[in-house]
Amino acid sequence: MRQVPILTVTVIAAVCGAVFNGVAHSQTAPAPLVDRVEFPDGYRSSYTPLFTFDRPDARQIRVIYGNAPAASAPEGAPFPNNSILVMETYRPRLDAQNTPLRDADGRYLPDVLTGIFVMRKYRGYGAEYGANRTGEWEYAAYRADRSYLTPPRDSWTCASCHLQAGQSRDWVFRRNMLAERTSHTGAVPDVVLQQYAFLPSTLRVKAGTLVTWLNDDEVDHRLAVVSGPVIEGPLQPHGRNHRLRFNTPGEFEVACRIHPAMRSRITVDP
Ligand SMILES: [Cu+2]
Repeated sequence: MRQVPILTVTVIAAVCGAVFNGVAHSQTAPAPLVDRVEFPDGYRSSYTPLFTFDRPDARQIRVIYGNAPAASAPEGAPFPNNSILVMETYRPRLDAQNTPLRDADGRYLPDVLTGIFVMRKYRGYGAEYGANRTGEWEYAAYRADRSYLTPPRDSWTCASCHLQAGQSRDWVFRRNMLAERTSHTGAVPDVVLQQYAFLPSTLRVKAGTLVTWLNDDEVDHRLAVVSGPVIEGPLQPHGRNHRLRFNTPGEFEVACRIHPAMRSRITVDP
């Protein structure tokens, strides 16, 4: 797990998800008026870091922590009572073109902590969201100085976004939380495997680049450099990653050992 340094905070409008972006600010919906979520004191030392992933669309790094009950939830099972999930959002360092800079692992570099989004599940919570209710979760977002980014009265925006995760996932976007048990790295993929194809099928990188493949198919693929090594074992579906660093300049064909028609080319420049 990459360590994220403690950084200063700036006041910017951080948003939790796509839905909030599209909602007019004047629009309101029912929400709790009292903060029963509470700022998660000491979460960095006492919670379990669950996952870090980069979001190119929002130009954010997101770091997820869970308290002991949340971290103990088996994959796919509902979260236990008094689960607390914390999502830190960081603005990444940007280059002159406003493109996120990347470290040697291809990951964004945290610059500024922009928000601390908290969701807490407790018996009886959530009813005040009305039609936006997501089980027994309530939400709030804070800045590092504990002031509100999203106060309880506005936290229906969080609930309405988490509605998309659905009851079967206990209203939590959990695909990105598979990291500890699987090979989902949270890196932005360079190549996506979809419908038994490499997308894109040609890629040009500089020597030393760590290339990330993400399997968005329904089945296993098995990646191999033709006349070269198999890239780890089977690459399982539904968002798992494999990564390989290309240090030697040249032309490489990457294929699937299970589906011979799946072929791609990677050009490595010096
Ligand atoms: Cu395949």
